[in-house]
Amino acid sequence: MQSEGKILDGSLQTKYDVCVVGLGYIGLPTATVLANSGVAVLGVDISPTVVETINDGRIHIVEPGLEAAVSTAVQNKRLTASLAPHFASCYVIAVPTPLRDDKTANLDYVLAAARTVAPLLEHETLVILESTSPPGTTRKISELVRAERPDLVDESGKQTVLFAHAPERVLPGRAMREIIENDRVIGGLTPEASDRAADLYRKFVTGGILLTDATTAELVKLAENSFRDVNIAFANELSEIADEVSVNVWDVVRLANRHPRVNIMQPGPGVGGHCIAVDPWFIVDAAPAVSKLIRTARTINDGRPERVVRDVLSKVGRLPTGGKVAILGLAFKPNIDDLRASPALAIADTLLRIAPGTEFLISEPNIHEMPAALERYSNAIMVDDVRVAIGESDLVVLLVDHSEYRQLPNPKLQGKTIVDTRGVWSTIDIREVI
Ligand code: SAJ
Repeated sequence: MQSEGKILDGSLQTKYDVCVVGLGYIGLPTATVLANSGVAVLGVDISPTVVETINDGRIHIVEPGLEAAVSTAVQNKRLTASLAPHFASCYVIAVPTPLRDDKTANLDYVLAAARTVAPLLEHETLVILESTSPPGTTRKISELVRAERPDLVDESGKQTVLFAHAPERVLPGRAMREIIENDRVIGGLTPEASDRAADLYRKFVTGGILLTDATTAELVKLAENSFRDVNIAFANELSEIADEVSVNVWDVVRLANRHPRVNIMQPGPGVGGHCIAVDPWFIVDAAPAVSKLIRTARTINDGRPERVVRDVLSKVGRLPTGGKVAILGLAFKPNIDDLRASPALAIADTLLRIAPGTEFLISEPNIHEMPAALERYSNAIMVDDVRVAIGESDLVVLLVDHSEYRQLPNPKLQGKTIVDTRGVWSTIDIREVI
């Protein structure tokens, strides 16, 4: 397993090439592709179940292709999971940076990870931050390490540990391909740190590797997700404008997108997940006076679930007595089982609470048991077969455009009332003359 034996504290210790701290949606794929490129990797997580599962060659999250890759890496003894970090030439920090209630970044996990590895650092050890973080976080980590390890400096007092930010950019559901093929932006606190980090990513990245400084890399990552958020907000605002002037927004988007330089995104019930709905706030926090558009976009997207709830409730009010409602989809986006910050889940939660006298039939093709967030309601059941859920309901609320739903005929044809937040059943009212 070890890349080299090393005498430390008088005993022969293992030293890994890379120690990845945090084995979630980003850390585990990163640890695995590194291991499968021939690097000796120790993966660290605070959860004993996660550690045990991985050492068994299995995974605790849903990501196509990941389990097979983990199993290979573990079998080849290139990847080991552990509750504690160990000596390594490089540390990759891939822990969450959640949003606090006051819309600022919670850096507790990142700083705790840095603190845990600090005692293991040596001269020339490379510390890479992958977690999406506010500008200045990589420098903050270096300052923490300088305080914890004042010994790691050269004769001129310059810190000898190297620090770089290499923000993750993979799309959940396509992580195993994108982690290899996407271009990587790497920002070192020094050019030497950038170069060392580039050498590591070159082992598995086939896309471009673009070197810059740490703060630029931090802002680049936030800019990418804010760009997407602002563009989705534009589509969502357009959908509200279309409602006001009584036209079909899906036709408007389709037609406008036939312009060679227009590419409007898809309106929907809100922006979910742990990235796009969070990261723009890090920009707003860093430069509040000038982040007007980014802040407004967040507000527009955050207001979407409430609008959908209002629309559904107005239709529930018109249902026959004992009328049932089908809810299609709970995940935060199509074809995944991830419920984190899902607008669909939030909408379902509010509807179940506000309409206790209405019976809800919930379909979610990727989840078969009632999610914990909805367990307390007695007016809802999970229904595995979406056709049954639709057949037994009077009102059908589509919240996620899972591929399964795209195969279904429009329930309107069976006389159902619909709320289609994703345009899956939007009839195309466009004539193209050939
Ligand atoms: N959404 C819309 N309309 C659209 C596209 C998306 O309403 O046209 C909604 C989705 O339904 C979902 C939310 O936006 O609720 C976010 O989904 P997503 O697919 O846009 O993005 P994520 O959060 O899965 O992944 C993003 C990606 N960032 C960009 O595409 C710029 C990914 O590359 C990042 O690595 C990831 O965030 C991250 O970890 O930061």
